[in-house]
Amino acid sequence: KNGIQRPKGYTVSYHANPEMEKMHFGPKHPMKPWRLTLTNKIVLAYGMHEAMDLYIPRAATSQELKDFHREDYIEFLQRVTPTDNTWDPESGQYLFNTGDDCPIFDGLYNYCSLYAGASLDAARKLTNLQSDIAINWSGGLHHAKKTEASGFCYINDIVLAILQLLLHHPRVLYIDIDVHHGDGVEQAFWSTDRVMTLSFHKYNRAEFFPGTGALDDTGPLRNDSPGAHHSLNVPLHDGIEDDQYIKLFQDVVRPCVRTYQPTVIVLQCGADSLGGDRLGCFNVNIKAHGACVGFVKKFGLPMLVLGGGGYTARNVAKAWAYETSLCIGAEVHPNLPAHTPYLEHFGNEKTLFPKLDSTNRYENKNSRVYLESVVMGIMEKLRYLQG
Ligand code: VJV
Ligand code: CA
Ligand code: ZN
Repeated sequence: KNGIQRPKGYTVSYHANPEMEKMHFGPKHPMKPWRLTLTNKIVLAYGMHEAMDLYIPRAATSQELKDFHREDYIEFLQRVTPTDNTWDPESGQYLFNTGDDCPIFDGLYNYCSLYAGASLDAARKLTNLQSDIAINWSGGLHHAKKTEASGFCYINDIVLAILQLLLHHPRVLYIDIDVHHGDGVEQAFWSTDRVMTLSFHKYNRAEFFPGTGALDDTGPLRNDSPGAHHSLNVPLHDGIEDDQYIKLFQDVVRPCVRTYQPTVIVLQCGADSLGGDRLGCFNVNIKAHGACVGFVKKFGLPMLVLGGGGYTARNVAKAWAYETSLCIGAEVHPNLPAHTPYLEHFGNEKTLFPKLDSTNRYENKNSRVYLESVVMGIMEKLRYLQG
């Protein structure tokens, strides 16, 4: 009925299991799986589903989760309930780093295996060539470690998806535009040259989670390890603006692709890098966030598109719906369709591209000279990879 057509010459798949959207981390916890419902409502209201292959993926099996995570940790997630006493008197901590950031809630294991299952499903659609761009907005949970939860993340669906891609691809480029450092993915692939990880994030070792991801952070590696120079970090300060962010992203990603020559790209689209986010501190608008997705798409490589953080739900939903439209190459009207359900949640903002109001702006602490020095630092690392 409206003009959203299937893209010509390539296939986009959308992987979403509505069962996980009902989960609750607990009152006042910033992570709201319900933002995915809001995203899907906008995607459907525009008619974008007509242009994609839609899948309701099955949950990942415990065996699949153990391809990265340690058995005892998975078994803990499988059996633990909110009423268990998970306090370990010996270490004086909750088991496997659960607690305030990573609470034990009802349906936790179901939630984890569903978002991981969706990322695995998306990766498999890429490897069996049924899809060229595969989208899972419920994934992108980049902090989870082999043996513990971290920063709202329990299972690292990104690592699992990349392991799947590595069965068919020689080189995977992972790009992470969540406002937080993609430490779990970086760590998992520290020792290999078959994955290059590149994270853009707010960096402040003492004050901003997780405190890693400085420009010269190379992990525990020796310079002669195969993985050396394959974890790249773009540390940023508060308040970065649209034009700066877009230029920086392009100036960094372009030489990474040229030098590393990946055969597939995984893009984590954490929406907490948007201005006005409850946890974020940048001034990036939805169009600029989307411009990163559009830029990566132009390389024409198979692409796995994932969600991540994002704590002001109405903005998250608009950004990911807009980025879905970019993936299918559809022009969408800048106003939400009148029949969009939950329109009341968008307040007076019926536009897909709300203006960041001045009360939500952070003072920009990123000078031109600073950003140039970051690009130089990245270029220096890339020189090690040439011949
Ligand atoms: O900064 C931290 C760690 C603390 C200890 C735990 N307290 C609760 C907070 C400070 C040092 N954690 C960060 C984790 C951010 C995770 C981001 C995840 C992603 O976007 O990168 C990928 C999905 C943090 N920042 C803010 C909070 N935690 C926070 C947690 C809460 C909360 C308010 C803020 C947990 C429960 C409740 N309120 C009720
Ligand atoms: Ca990041
Ligand atoms: Zn984040």
